[in-house]
Amino acid sequence: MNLNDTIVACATKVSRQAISIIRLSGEQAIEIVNKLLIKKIDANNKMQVRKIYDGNDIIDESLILTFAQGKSFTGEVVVEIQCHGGILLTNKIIALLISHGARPALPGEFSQRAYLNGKINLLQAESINNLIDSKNELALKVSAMNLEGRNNKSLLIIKENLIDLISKIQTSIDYPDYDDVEGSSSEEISSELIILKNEVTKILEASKRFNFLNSGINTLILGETNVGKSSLLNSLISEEKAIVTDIEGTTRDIVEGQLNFENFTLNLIDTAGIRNTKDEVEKIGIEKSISLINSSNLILFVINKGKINNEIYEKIKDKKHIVVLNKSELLGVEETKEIKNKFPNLVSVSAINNDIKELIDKIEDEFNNDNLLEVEVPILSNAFHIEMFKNILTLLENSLNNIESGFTTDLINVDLYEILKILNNLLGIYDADEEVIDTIFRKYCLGK
Ligand SMILES: Nc1nc2c(ncn2[C@@H]2O[C@H](COP(=O)(O)OP(=O)(O)OP(=O)(O)O)[C@@H](O)[C@H]2O)c(=O)[nH]1
Ligand SMILES: [Mg+2]
Repeated sequence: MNLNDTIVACATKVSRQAISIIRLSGEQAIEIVNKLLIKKIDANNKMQVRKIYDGNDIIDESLILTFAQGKSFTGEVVVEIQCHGGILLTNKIIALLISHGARPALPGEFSQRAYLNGKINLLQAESINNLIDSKNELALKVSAMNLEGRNNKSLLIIKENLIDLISKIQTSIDYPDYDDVEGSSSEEISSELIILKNEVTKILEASKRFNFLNSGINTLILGETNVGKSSLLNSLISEEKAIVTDIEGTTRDIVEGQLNFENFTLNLIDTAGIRNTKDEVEKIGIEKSISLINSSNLILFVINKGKINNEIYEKIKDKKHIVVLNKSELLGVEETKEIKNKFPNLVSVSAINNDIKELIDKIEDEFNNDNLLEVEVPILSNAFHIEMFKNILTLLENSLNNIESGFTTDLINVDLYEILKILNNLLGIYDADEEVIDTIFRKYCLGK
């Protein structure tokens, strides 16, 4: 990849729409665009309407925005052409720009350049992606906060404390006779390390919780045949996705749906009802249902009066679950009470009438997490950053063990320097491993 090229891509989806935005970034951006114009654009004028030509033929009239070097998202000269949004037209303009010297951008290359030019750091770069991918409000808010740089501040504080510790140790190594450098005794170093370790643990815990909520809570709908599992799925996602009939064994394979709450997302899986059957296909479906128990985060155990499968209940009772009594509109108060004696926390629903409020409320109580917005530690929304923080934690634990085992402080500093390197990487202070950077940015949408 050549970083000196001028790159081009469509920043909006190439489809039939009112306007497409074609973005160019690089030294030659203005020169290349001017090749399609008779009346040239003036680099200092930010917004100009121009006719675009393919040879002598006018192909469009577009609004052209220019951003000077250092004043753009990528840090380079950027030109954005807002042309009329036909697929043919957009592709034609891009092809013309390429024929005049622009290179098609790789996915995420604009953001990558912004990173390489110091416009954003890795944490901010990732939050751009997360912002686009956010499924619920919480994810959106956290990504927006990260983009704004909330994480930087906390990381800078951790870094400051770390440097402080490193320099104390370094001073005591450099001046061995000066044996009372303040804060450099093993006990003092240990207690500083414990503070850092607690902070890093908090960050990892909050991040883990956030990612769990954001990537979706794997929710298995399980129960005997005909209890209304598929009806419940349909009611939850407000869509007739799964086939519902009164024939036992209607669902054979899994059917999936997604339900977004304000602050979290459920990945719902409707399964084949459990019963003894001779049907080979149904049998496979049932085995699949049971095999999903372990990988799910929540189980909706659906029952009806007289259709409570104790064998399954035994399998799921120690996992996070909600007992859902369906077809409750058919039951009298006494009958419901009787079932409640066995499952005191059950919720009653009537999927057929879309009366599922009790279940929705219970799920919200269980997983709502507004307070994640209030935690003061940074939330990492990216697996790569979480991995980096896990490395930091291991290094801190290493250092603590080494102190305890009586190793000299110069050995401790080796680990602390390693942590510093990781933090710098995240903050974009040193060049991170080029290969790693490439992998991160290739996940982006084209034009970003
Ligand atoms: N009265 C009543 N009937 C319901 C309710 N929910 C579902 N049913 C009916 O129960 C029957 C079975 O519904 P399904 O949703 O297919 O049940 P299932 O658990 O997915 O069944 P399998 O796929 O065979 O395991 C259908 O006739 C539904 O209309 C309910 O709340 N009340
Ligand atoms: Mg079904």
